[in-house]
Amino acid sequence: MRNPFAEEVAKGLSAKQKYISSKYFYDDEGSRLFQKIMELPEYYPTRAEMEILTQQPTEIAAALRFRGSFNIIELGAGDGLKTKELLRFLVQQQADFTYIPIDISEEAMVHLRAGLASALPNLKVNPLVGDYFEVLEKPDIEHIPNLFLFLGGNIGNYEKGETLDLLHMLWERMNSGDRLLTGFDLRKNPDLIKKAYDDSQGVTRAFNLNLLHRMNRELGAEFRPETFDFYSYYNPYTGEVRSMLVSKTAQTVYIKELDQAFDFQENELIRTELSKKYTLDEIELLARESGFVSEQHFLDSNRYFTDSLWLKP
Ligand code: AVJ
Repeated sequence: MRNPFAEEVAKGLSAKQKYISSKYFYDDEGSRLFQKIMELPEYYPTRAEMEILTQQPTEIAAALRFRGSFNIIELGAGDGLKTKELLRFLVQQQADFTYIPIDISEEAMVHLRAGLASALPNLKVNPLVGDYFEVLEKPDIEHIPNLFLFLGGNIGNYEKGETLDLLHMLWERMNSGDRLLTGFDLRKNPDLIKKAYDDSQGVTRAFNLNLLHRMNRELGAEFRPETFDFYSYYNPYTGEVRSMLVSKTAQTVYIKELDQAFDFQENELIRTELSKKYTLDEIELLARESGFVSEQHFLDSNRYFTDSLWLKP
C-alpha cells in the first residue's frame, strides 16, 4: 500500500467537500511554523496553558489524590515544555512517579529525554515512540494509578463524533481510579479568537498553505500555492473555528504519487482544520457522555483556557 498521507489525500481530494486532515500540518516545516504561531501576540492558548501549569501545580497535584507511586502518561508530548513545570513541582515534592511521554516523533522524544535529564536529573522518564493508541495497547503499563495528560487543546481538532471515539478509546485503556487532564480552549470574545487563527503576520496562512507544499514535496504534486487563498472564520454560536484553502481559479492539479489529477472549481474549498472552543458546561457534558466524572477545572487568570481533570470511576 501507499503511504498513509497519499491515501488520505486521495480520499480527501475526491470527496464532494474536499478536505485534508489537520494532522498533516505537522511535517518539519509545519512544526517550525507552529512554533512561530505559538510566539505570535494573537495566539493566546499556549501562554494561557503555560500560566496554568506554572501557577497552579500545587492545586493540580493535590487534586490527583494519588497515594504512593503513580505514572504520568502524556499523549503527544512534543517538546514537553509546558509539562516540565508540573513535573518540576512534583519532583520537588518528592512525589514517587514515572513520566511516560508518548509521541509519534522519535526525534522529539530523544530531545525531550535529553532536556529532562539535565533539567530534572531525579525524574524517572520512560519515553514511548508511536501512535498513542497503539503504544497504549501494550500491557506494560503497570497497575499503579495513572494520570493521562492530553494538553495543548489538541482535542479541539476533532469533530464531535471523533472526540467521543477518542475519549472512549482512552477510557477503555484506563483503570478505575486513573485520571485524565485535558486542555480545552474556552469561548471568549469572538474577535480575539478570530484573530488568533488569522494572524496579521500571515503565519497561520503559511501554516495552512504548507499542506500544498508538503503534497508537492512528498507526493510529487503540482500545486501552485499562489493560486490558493487561506480563509478562516469563527462561529461564536457553535464555538468552532474552521479553516480552509480556497482555489482562486478553476484548475486541475496532477499528483504523481497517485497518478491522478484533481479538478478544482473557482472558489472551491479544501477544509483543513476545526479548532473547537468549549464552555465549561460542554466540557462537563462531554465527560458524562464518555463515562468520566469531571472533578475540577484549572483556568488561567484571563479564563481563556482550562486544563480539566476527569476521573475514570
Ligand atoms: C495545536 C491543535 C492546539 O488548534 O489551536 C494553531 C493548532 N491551528 N493555529 C489549535 C493551530 C492554527 C492548534 N493546536
